[in-house]
Amino acid sequence: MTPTITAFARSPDRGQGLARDMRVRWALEEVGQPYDVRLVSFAQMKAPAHLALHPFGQIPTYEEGDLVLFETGAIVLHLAQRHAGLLPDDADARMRAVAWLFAALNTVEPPIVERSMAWLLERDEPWYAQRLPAVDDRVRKRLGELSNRLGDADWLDGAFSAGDLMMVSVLLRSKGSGLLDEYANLSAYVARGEARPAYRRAFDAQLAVFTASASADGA
Ligand code: GTB
Repeated sequence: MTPTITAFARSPDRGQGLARDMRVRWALEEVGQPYDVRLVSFAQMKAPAHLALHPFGQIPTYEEGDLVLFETGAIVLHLAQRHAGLLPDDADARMRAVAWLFAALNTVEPPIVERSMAWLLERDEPWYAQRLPAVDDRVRKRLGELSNRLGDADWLDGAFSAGDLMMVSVLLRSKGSGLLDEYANLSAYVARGEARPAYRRAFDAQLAVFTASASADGA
């Protein structure tokens, strides 16, 4: 059965792969699972039909027969458990990869999102410049710790896994701030993720949505 995911009809990031459908698309491409995409407007995301799929009125959602999922962590974990390629066979290694997936979402993503929300919502406030260094330092703390753990390895724990897919996806959001550049091994780690053919296919697919909507606007 071909699953269907939802994505922004007009992504605020202009198709630069920062909206969270990107990590689900990437996982689907890694495991070779074809998928359909239903594009939704902001108004549709808050309407009853979408709220029945996603209690918080967000994207992405994932529908596969009777199964409806929200939360990218759950969707990526589901795909990794259902298909080969994103989790090791060894039970302990498998759980370590799952731990990295949670670490990406629960430990590394929050300060990165706080930094990007501060820029998005508060940059015109008179106190923004005063607050920013503390926000940046919270990002640096996590990036520094992650950088120490990664060292000169290619991936976080052996072969590329769902944990790396999520960690790279999360780190990508800190690229624009310039903070990622302070950690050469993390920048190289993210670049390795972005160079994967599955990532490229997913990126091109979500960019095509933006390009199509932009040309429709111009028509
Ligand atoms: N924890 C949830 C998950 O991982 O699935 C978070 C889902 C989420 O935040 N979805 C966002 C959304 O639907 C889209 S991705 N927001 C609408 C709403 O909450 O009303 C977040 C996002 C949006 C835009 C950019 N950007 O422009 O750079 C980056 C990330």
